[in-house]
Order: sequence, then C-alpha cells, then structure tokens
Amino acid sequence: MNVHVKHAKANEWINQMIELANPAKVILIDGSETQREMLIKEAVTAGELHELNQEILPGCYLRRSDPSDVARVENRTFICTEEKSEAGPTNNWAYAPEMYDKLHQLFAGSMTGKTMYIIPYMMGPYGSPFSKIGFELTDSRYVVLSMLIMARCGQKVLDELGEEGEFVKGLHSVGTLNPEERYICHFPEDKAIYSFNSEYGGNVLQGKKCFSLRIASVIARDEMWLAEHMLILAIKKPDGQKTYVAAAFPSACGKTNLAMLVPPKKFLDEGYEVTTLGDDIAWLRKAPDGRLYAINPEFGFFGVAPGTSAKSNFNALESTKKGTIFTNVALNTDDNTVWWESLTKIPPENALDWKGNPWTDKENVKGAHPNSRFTAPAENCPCLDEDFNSPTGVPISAIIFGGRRAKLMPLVIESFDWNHGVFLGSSMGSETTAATTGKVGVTRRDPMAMLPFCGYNISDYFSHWIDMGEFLGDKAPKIYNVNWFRTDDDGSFMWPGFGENFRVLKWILARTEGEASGVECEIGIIPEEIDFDGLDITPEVKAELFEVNRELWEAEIEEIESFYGKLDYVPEALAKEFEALKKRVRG
Ligand code: OXD
Ligand code: MN
Repeated sequence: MNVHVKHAKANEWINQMIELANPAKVILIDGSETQREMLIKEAVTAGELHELNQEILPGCYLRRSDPSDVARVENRTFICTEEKSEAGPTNNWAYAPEMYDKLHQLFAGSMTGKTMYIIPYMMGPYGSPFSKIGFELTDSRYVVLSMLIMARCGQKVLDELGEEGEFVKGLHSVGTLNPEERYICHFPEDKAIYSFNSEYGGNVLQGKKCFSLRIASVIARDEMWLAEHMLILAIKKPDGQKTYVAAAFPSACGKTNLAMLVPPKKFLDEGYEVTTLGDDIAWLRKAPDGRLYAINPEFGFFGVAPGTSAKSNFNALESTKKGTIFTNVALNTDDNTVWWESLTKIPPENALDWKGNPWTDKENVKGAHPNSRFTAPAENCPCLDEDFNSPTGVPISAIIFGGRRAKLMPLVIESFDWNHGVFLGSSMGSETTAATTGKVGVTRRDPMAMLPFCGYNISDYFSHWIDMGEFLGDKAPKIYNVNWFRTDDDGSFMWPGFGENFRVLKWILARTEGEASGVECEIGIIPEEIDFDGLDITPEVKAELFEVNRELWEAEIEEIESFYGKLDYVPEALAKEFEALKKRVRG
C-alpha cells in the first residue's frame, strides 16, 4: 500500500505510518462532495451512522459512540517532550522517546484489514498568514466526516501546502477503545499528535484541541502570537461600526451561547447586532497596523447539545438543521429526528436513549448523554460574521475572561492595565457543576481557560502573555473579567444571563471607545453605570452584583497563593500584581 502527495517530507512520513499501521487500503481525502457522499453511504451501511429524517434534517446523521468514550480524557492526555520542565506541573508529561516506543507498539498493525484515510486539513482560512496545515491519518470514517465539518480539508489544502510547506503530523486509530490504554499524545518538539483507543471528538478531531490549542500554543510562543480557548464575536452599533471581542471561559460556562448571543429586543430595535466568528478557539496575532487580530481556525461548531434550545441559543440550534452529525443524543422514533434535555419542555413520546435503548424511564434515565454533541458547519449559523473566512482576521478591542463564581466575582470588571488583566486570567477559577466531573461547587483554577489545553509550561505561558503586552504596547486590547453566575442566599442566579449579557458587552464596548465611566475598586474597575433599562431587577440586586466581599477575597488570595505555589515559577510581573491585590484588599 502506498500513497503519493507532492510534498516529499509529508510523503515520506505518510508512507512510514502506512507501513506501521498496515491498513488494507488507503484513501486520500480530497474534499470533494462525491467522496464525502460515498463515505456517508458506507458509514450508514456499516451501521456507524444512523440516517435521520432527511426532510426535516437534510444531510444530518446520528452517531452512538461507545458508552466508555464520551468525553475528553485529561488523565490520558500527554505532553511528550525531552524535559519534564517543558510540559510543566499542569500537564501529564511523558518522556518523548519512551512514549514514541509505546505508541509505535500500539499502532503496529492497528489498521490491519481496515482503511486508512489521509486527511489534509487546514486550521484557518485559505490564503491567510494565520493558517496552519496538518495531516490526520485515521481509520475512522466518523472522524473523517466530522473533520470535513470542523476543518477545511482536501486538495485545496494540499495546494496551499505545496512542496515545502510546514505541517503537523497526526495519527489516529480507534484501536479497541480500551480506556486503560487510551492515549492522546502531543509531541510539540516534532509537531506531532497521536491518538489511540478513542473516537470522541475532543480527543481525536486532531485539528481542534490537539492542534489548535496544545501544539499551536507552542508554535505561538515561538512565533510571538497567541493560540487561545476563546470565542470571537462582533458587536455592530446602530451606526454600522463593528467592534470585535474575544472571550475565554472554562467548559460549561455558556461560551457557545455568548458567541451566538441575540441581544434583547430593545437593543435590536435600536439597531445593535451581534455576529459570530467562532465559539471555541482564537488565534491572535499582531498585524502590520500594530493591533491584535484574530481568526477562528475552525470551520464548524462542536457544541454540547443538552441545554441548547430555540430560547437559550436560537442560532446554535439553527446551525444544526442541516449537514450535522449528532453524537449520543436521543432519537425521536416518531419522526426520526433528534432530542436532548431542554430542547423542548416535553420529551418525545417514543424515543431511543443515547445508548440506543428504548427510552421508557424518563424520570431517572437521561435521553441524551450530558456531553452529547452536534458537529455543525459554521456556515449554517444565521449570525455568522461576514469576515468568518477573512484571511486577515478581525481587530480585537477587548479580551474577556470569565468563570462560574457564586459569590466572589462581580458581573464585570475591567483590569487596570494589560498586566493586571493577565493576572486576572492567570488566577481565574470556575466552580464545578454537576455537568463536569468531580465534586460539585469546588473552585478549579483554570488560567485563561487553558489548563487542559496549554501545550507547555504554564509559567512560560504566563510570561508569554506578559511579553505579548509589551509587544502590542498601547495598542493592546483592554482586558475584562465577567461572571454571569452570581447567586443570592437561596442559591438562585441573580443575573438573567443569555441575551441580557449584551448589556455587559455594551458597557465593555463603550469603555473601549472611552465613552463610559468606571470606578476603581480593590480588584479592578467596575461600571459606574450599566444599561439595566427594561430589566426587572431591584437596586439591591444591582448593587450586590458588583459587591466585593473582602473576606471572600482574603480566602481567594489564599487559593491563588496555593495555586501559584504549585507552579515552577511566577513571572515577576504577575507576582507584583498579586502583591498589589493583597495590599488593596487588606489596605
Ligand atoms: C470543548 C471543551 O469541548 O472545552 O470545547 O471541553
Ligand atoms: Mn472548548
């Protein structure tokens, strides 16, 4: 078996991998519609995909995964380098030569009797200085069909690669799905990714977390840019002027909802509009005009289905109405469509649960897995920004960090300056919910929402952020922290969230234009006034949303101390910020 691409180095490596995995057949993914349709047909015939009602959901399919393979596996995700200090204390580290030996044993003959698909893919728009190319060699048709949604793939990518271009190597095999021997491995020094024994998107759609965050963060450090776990959105003012914002939130904080937010009617009537560039990842670079520009390297949305409804996220739901692969949702057998918790108030009468069993005990059994997903083409999104494919990207005026903090963080604060903003990002935390694994209500430190995604030592990553501030100088975006999840004494959310979050964006927008005032407090700048017009909340609640409780901040300082204490080092600029915070809180 043998394949030929024009790029000599890529060709050599691909053929080595073919020899190693020993597939019966090799298919190069060319990005054509004919080939995609053939693969869908084969997948349906093989029982890998279930064809949904093509009148209601044209081009849509349902996939049921192995029940043991439904989420990212952080404990089986490795950064493999020569030195442990490269990976740092927040990553699982493996000595690269040893891990290569292990993987080469696992992959030897792993595709015997199967087909290897060679996917040339590009993260980022065609013809863009931001974009990067990879190959994923996989034995899964589901992965191929998902990658065709999530990334730009095929001959056009090979054309961009040419004979000398750089590329990231990627090998994936479904193996036996044995969770004990599951490996999601990154070799930043060789720009290589190996995933074995999983077929879950976050583990094996290598363009996403593996390349666009873990490997790209290392490339970004070396090339002086940022690869971040951020959505990108645009706010259009009634006069037509657009401002772009990037925002990082840990998983389960409503990132996709914010990315596709529909402003309250009052603001729509005034002529405001929000458009979406991305819901998960941003690559940000200094452009010739000195400002920070961003692209979304992805081509689709890999969103959590439960909780998505016409009310919570109309645009996300619309995005799933054609050409979408649903994974681990319930099947409505009355009309052969899909269902998940909160899609509608009343579940379908006749349905199969995500495992494919008749769904009878609706009280105690979930119809859809809590991490069930839709893999939907971005171009379906009704509010997709017109610059989604722009090779130059969009200029970012504000960076927002956020998390779930029941009592601590105000609705919004602006950082005093770039370094203080980096401090806010570096120390940010989010309280766990039932949807994430582990204990409920525990604060997990998740700096810049990158804890599971930073491909190198987190201390160096913080230093890199500080350096980026210097590099951007006075053209650096302003940095904010938001918290939609503040609760009252009964544990109820005080802020309505969803579309109403637009009010916070509007204040941020005004700040970036120097048109709104703020008040300095211990932890940052809070709004003097925010547009609450038409919102039914009491003055007490309004005040409480911005309250800074010194006792809680004292406890937070201790937690940050303990988190910083686990790092290899704290960059001087951040240590200074931390000292300044302590003084302000205690002063
Ligand atoms: C995701 C995640 O799937 O962050 O995007 O977990
Ligand atoms: Mn994510």
